[in-house]
Amino acid sequence: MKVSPLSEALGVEVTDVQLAELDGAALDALKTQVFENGIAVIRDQQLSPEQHIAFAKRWGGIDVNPFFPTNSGWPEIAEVRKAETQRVNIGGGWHTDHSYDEIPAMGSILVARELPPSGGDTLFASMGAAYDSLSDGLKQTLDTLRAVHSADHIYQPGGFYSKTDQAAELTGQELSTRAVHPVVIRHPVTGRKLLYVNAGFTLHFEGWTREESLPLLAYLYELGAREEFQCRVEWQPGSVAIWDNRATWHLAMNDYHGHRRVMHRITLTGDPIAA
Ligand SMILES: O=C(O)CCC(=O)C(=O)O
Ligand SMILES: [Fe+2]
Repeated sequence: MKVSPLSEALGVEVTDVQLAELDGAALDALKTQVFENGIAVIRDQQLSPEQHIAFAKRWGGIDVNPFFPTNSGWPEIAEVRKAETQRVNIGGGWHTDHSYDEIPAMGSILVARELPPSGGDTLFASMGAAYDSLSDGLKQTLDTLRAVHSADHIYQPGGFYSKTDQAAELTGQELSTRAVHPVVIRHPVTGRKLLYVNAGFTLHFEGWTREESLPLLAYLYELGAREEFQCRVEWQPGSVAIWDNRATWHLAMNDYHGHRRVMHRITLTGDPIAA
């Protein structure tokens, strides 16, 4: 297994390994890479859907996302796709998957199935680096706060996707989600402090109105999206990305109109998160 950094802030590229054949020690080493670096892209894989599912189960449970279509024929696999004719993609703004759940998903394993001829990269941002960059004063303030998260404004009727050409594909519009989490969490494995608010799903600080919360949230969203905290995954046929939702944000670039892109995602169940 060969490992090299994707950027200064986070991410590693892993080569010379087949995920379908990893022994226990190699899997532990890969988990450590993901927990310490936030995201790993593993190149040149031949992972069938069955092998994708079997590999995901070695990380813990599978968290079936109620909103994404599962047209691949495997209920554990969500299809993240954009057709030649569609204009809106899935995950096109900075977000953390499942922060609206009481126990948010630990991460995801995303397999490239059909890629556009160019573009369609995924950006990741380090919430450990973003937190570290704050002043002691703001760190102390954020350490005491909790925030309310929901996906209702994204997936419910009248929400973000309902007004887009992804509406017909998504499911679960009747569901309501809400969770309250500390604004700064500790990574359950590395112990690193992480900023845990995101533009996709965080509504407001607990006990604050949305109007009061927005200026500070907007500051944190701008901070977290600074290039110095990012890395970029350029997908190739056979690429698989594994990311840690507690430690990162991500954003799927929507720069390939007229071309089809299909990814297979398995979401991994998490542990309770805490300050
Ligand atoms: O399509 C991608 O690159 C990522 C989309 C996304 O946000 C996700 O799968 O969670
Ligand atoms: Fe996502």
